[in-house]
Amino acid sequence: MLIAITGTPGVGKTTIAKLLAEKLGYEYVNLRDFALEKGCGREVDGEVEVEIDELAYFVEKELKDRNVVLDGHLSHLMPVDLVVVLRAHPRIIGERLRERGYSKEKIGENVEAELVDAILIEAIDEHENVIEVDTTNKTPEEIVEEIIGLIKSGVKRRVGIVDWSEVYDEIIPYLRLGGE
Ligand code: DAT
Repeated sequence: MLIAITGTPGVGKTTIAKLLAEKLGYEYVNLRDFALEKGCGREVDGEVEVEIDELAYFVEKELKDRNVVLDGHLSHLMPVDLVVVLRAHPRIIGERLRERGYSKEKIGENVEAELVDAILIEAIDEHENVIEVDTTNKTPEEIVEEIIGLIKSGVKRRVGIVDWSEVYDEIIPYLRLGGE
């Protein structure tokens, strides 16, 4: 089975994907590295620009029939069997990206993306098998146990479990509100 772990930058994809792969005995593949290896990603200003269709072709050809956990914020756009969308309180995204040294602009962009379910919406647009997991206040072990529990009990779709509009007031400092 090919499982995508996606979500807003900083949500915990790499941490969770590596642990999930270890617990399931699957291979771990980082989509960004895979794209560069296959020549369908180009480094532009420190970021990798990816040819989505070309990358999907290589994923289909090389990973589809293997047991792989695919880590990346574009992994839900690939031909996978199951998409796991990790979610976290947008304040956590803001704090983690600040620690990573992201610009205020980039932090705002990602906090807003988490707030409005941007990746979840893209994922359900592309796939039927989408599982959303709220990572807020959970350890990586707890999150991985939750994912494995859902897979083992045959759950293929679980979406609509968080609503960050309820915490909007707490994240205003991170947002790129107009008028500047
Ligand atoms: P991503 O790959 O989505 O950008 P990451 O796995 O690099 O995210 O995690 C970002 C940071 O957050 C990193 O320092 C590890 C930490 N982290 C991830 N999941 C966590 C969790 N459930 N609890 C506490 N810290 C976590």
